[in-house]
Amino acid sequence: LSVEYLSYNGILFPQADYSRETLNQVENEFQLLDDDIINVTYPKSGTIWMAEILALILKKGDPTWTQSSAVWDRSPWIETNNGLQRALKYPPPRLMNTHVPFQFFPKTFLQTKAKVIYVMRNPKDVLVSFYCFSLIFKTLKTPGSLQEFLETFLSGNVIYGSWFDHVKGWLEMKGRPNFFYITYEELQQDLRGSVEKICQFLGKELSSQQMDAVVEHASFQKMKENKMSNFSVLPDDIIDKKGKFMRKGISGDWKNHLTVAQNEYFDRVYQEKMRGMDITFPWD
Ligand code: PPS
Repeated sequence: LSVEYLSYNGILFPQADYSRETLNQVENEFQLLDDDIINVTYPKSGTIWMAEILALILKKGDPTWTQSSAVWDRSPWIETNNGLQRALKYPPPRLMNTHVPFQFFPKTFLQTKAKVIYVMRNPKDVLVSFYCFSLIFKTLKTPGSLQEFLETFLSGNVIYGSWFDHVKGWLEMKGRPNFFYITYEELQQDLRGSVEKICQFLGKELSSQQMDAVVEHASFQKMKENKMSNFSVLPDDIIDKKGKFMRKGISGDWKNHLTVAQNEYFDRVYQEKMRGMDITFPWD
């Protein structure tokens, strides 16, 4: 059966569990609160990883919550129908996720102290992860060949729109005291140091042992075994169990997938689209 997407103000979204009404409500009516924490990412950039880290920080390293509550229950995606309903009933302080580009984020953000953590990842690795995920996740269009998906990805004709626009839109929040950004690569290079920085941003004080526990339970291996985070509880009509959500969890896997020509093409588009950005990324 071929999958169709929903188009909302020029951006594509999956059909299942999404609607114009919910997207509109999130953008224009959803009231953020001062003690909210929202994990914002472009898809395949480390969303579940950050969601796990944040939940573990809130519980001071105790994994009981992350091991007993599915990631979409403990940190709902506010732009989905079910996620929004869950967020509306969530007793504060709330932990939430979203992939929406900045223009669809709750307008109330600008009047609150709600904290946003924005995670970015090398877009070449995002591309590969997105491609592999599209092969197994049944609410997404089948991606065709990697060459075809490369074109689709670079043109922004994928769910949640262009990676470039997402990053540029969100980084305009840079400098606000309630906005923190980090990359997947930094989490990889120094998870402990990253957790410390995140704690500082959130105003949470953890002991050294509690910090160790966060780092331990947020490791790729531990998360791969956690059925509340590894998508294994999803039914077969949503995810093909032949593939894995927790696929490789490394930086630079794009080198195993992109040809020299595809890489050069990517670089050309990247340079053109990111021209004028006054920020250096770990992959630059
Ligand atoms: S989604 O579907 O958009 O919510 O996916 P998202 O969680 O953003 O990204 C999935 C990729 O993150 C990797 N991942 C991790 N890497 C390292 N360490 C940990 N703990 C971790 N948890 C998730 C996951 O494996 C996906 O990347 P790839 O490259 O496909 O392995």
